[in-house]
Amino acid sequence: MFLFPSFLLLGVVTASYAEPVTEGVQSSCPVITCSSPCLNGFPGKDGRDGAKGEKGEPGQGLRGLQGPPGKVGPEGSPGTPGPKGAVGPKGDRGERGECDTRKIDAEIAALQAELRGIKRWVLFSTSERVGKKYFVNTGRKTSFNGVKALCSQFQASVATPRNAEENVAMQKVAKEIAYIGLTDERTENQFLDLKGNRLQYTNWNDGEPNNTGDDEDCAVLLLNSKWNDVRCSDSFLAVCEFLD
Ligand SMILES: [Ca+2]
Ligand SMILES: [Ca+2]
Repeated sequence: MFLFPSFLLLGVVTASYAEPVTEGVQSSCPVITCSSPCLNGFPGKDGRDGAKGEKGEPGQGLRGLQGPPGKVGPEGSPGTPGPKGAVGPKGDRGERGECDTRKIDAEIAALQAELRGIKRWVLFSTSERVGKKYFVNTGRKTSFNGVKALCSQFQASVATPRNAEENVAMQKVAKEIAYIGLTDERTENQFLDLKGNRLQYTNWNDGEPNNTGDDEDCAVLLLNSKWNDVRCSDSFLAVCEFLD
């Protein structure tokens, strides 16, 4: 059944090659006049690559899944410093270290010991001591308010004898009329000490306190060691007392 087409093709080829070659036209079978068909030559060499074609349209298929993240890139250079921030709230007060506390306590103790030594030396050389109380003559004469202020400057009180021994000691220091820390300014003829306490010991002179001129609300130690009420505005010696 397939012999006919083959035979027909062979006849066509034979007829084409049966014509003489007379016009110098190049042919794949020059000068061959035989009636036998030509054999095909070997394939030529591959030609050069053609010009790159234009990018094709995106495919119509489904898009693939996203691949895993790539490797971390190298660290970048530091950026420029940002603007200065606002001042924050004040922090809690810190606790003092144990070492600092001990050092400060030791320094305080040393200063206190030194101060006691100086105080004793001053009192010993200028005062009379009775028990734990020292009487000191300031050498100043002033009003009763002036005496209170003067003694307060030295963390002392106005001299106030609480018994006969202290009264004698104060007299030894004063050697002249001196104020005592008593007053009846609040209630006439009711003398109290400067803390408002009633007196357990008194040594009034005869006829005293007499509140002369209705204006004697303070008291002094006389040269005879007795007491007299006087006007608070009068000037008398200031004697102070310290407690050890
Ligand atoms: Ca009085
Ligand atoms: Ca008097």
